[in-house]
Amino acid sequence: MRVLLISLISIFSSTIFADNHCSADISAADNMMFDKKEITVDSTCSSFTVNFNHKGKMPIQAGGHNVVIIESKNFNSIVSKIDMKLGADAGFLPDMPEVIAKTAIIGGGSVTKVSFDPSSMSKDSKYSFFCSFPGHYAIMKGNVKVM
Ligand SMILES: [Cu+2]
Repeated sequence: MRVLLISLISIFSSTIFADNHCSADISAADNMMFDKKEITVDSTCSSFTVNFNHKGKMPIQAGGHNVVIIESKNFNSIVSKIDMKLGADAGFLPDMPEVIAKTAIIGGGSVTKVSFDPSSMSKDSKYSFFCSFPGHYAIMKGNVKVM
């Protein structure tokens, strides 16, 4: 009975471990700072999820935030497409293949997430995450490490 219980516990914890490997939690607040400078994406996951929490109080139109994942070399061309007219749900960005993943822009007190297939990401390339609210990308950004 005791052995069975231990094996059940180890199966349960390995499931949790696998889930942790295929997701990352990021938060930001009204100070326009992400709580992390780097996240790690396991490219062997069939699906990777970014959970984003806006812990501030600012409404979407004044101080919304999101998380966009891109290859770093495309940063300038992607941020040049940011346009308020495209709407918060689209992250103020048009649909373009260079965007690997993006969440909606959310206001303070909200959470959102995005899941994507990380299999095309390579350990040999550099990736970044940033917030695509107009103007925020200058400081709201970090590295995405691929393993
Ligand atoms: Cu932001």
